[in-house]
Parts: sequence; structure tokens; C-alpha cells
Amino acid sequence: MLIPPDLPEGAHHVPAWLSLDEQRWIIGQFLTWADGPVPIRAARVRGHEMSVKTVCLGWHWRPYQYSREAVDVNGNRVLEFPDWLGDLGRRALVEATGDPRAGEDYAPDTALVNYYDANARMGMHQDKDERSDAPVVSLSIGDTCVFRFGNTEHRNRPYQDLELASGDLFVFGGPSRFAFHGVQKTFPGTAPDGCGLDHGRVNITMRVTGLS
Ligand SMILES: O=C(O)CCC(=O)C(=O)O
Repeated sequence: MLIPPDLPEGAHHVPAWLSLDEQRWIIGQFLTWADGPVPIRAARVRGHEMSVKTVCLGWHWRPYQYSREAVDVNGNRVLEFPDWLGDLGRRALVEATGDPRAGEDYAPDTALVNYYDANARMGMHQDKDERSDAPVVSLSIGDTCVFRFGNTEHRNRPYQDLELASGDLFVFGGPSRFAFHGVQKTFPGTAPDGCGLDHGRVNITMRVTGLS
């Protein structure tokens, strides 16, 4: 068990933010999203498939751009970004920051929904394909992972490792919005009973693209 670190300004971790019922309901949604119209797939980065599989809502992400149609998959338009997810994102910002006004202007229009099997990882990267510096809201369900949260300059130290477990909320905005981050590993078999996943990990990151 990692000791929870002091996070830099703008980054917030709220363990067990989603109830088990909420987690299970969201996984039900995930299973329908994963079926299409743009089925879940591993994006290709410089010719190599990522180990993580991703399905997108609102806007389709491929390295390193957004489009409405999934031109690298089947050309179909991605599903709309659901209203309930935006509401959840606004509530997440208020509760993570303790600022009752934090959600007022927050209008996420895309979500990247990632599935990690036991071998999947995500290398250190910045979320910088958005033309907006609005916060990223991240929800985790299923197996616990080691999430590495770094600095805004490069992939190397200083960074902090923390565990994101099922139901956890993580927010990064303000001076931390463009921090490098990644997933070092997951711990197979740690998904709690009732979360909707028997194995693996789902992570949802909501973002504001700034695109129209
Ligand atoms: O899985 C996570 O917790 C992080 C996902 C992530 O970094 C991303 O989608 O850009």
C-alpha cells in the first residue's frame, strides 16, 4: 500500500467517491459504449497498438487529435457525450476542490474511456490535445492501479505514485492541468465485488476540448 502523497496545487484525489451502485451502473453504460457505433479499440501510436483499449464519447481521440468521426476505426460518428456524465463531472469538481462554485462553468464535451487488462499500462504523457485548460476529471472502477502524477516539464522526477482504487476520483486542473501522468501497473483481482467488473480496470477522463 502506497502512502498517499501530498499532491501539487490543482490536483485532488478523493478515494471511494463513487458508491458501488454508481460504479456498477457506470460499468453497464461502459459495456454499451464499448459495442459501438465505434467499438472499443487499441489506438495506434507511431505504428504500435497501445496496451489500453479506448472508447470515446462526444469527440473521438486518436493520437494526437480529436474528430467527430472515428476515421482510424470505422468512420462512424462517436456517441454523444451524455448529460449525466457532465453533471457528475461538475459535482466531482465541487467535491474534490471544496469550492462550491468550481463546477459552474465546467462543460466537458469528451470522455476517453479506457479499459486496462492485467498487462495494460499507460506511459507518462500530458493531456494536451485539448484547446482548453479546464480541469480533467478522472473516475476509476475495477482493479486498483498505480497512478504516477508528475510535473509539467518532463516525464521524469519529481513525480508521485498513488493508488487509484475502484470508485476513486482524481482531478487535475489549474497549475497541474498539464502535468505528465501515467499508469504504471494494475493489481489483478483487486476489483471489489459489486463494482460491475470481474477483472480489469475502467478509467473515464472527462475533458473540455475547446473544439466546435
Ligand atoms: O487510467 C488513468 O487513470 C489515466 C488515463 C489517462 O492518463 C488518459 O486517458 O490520458
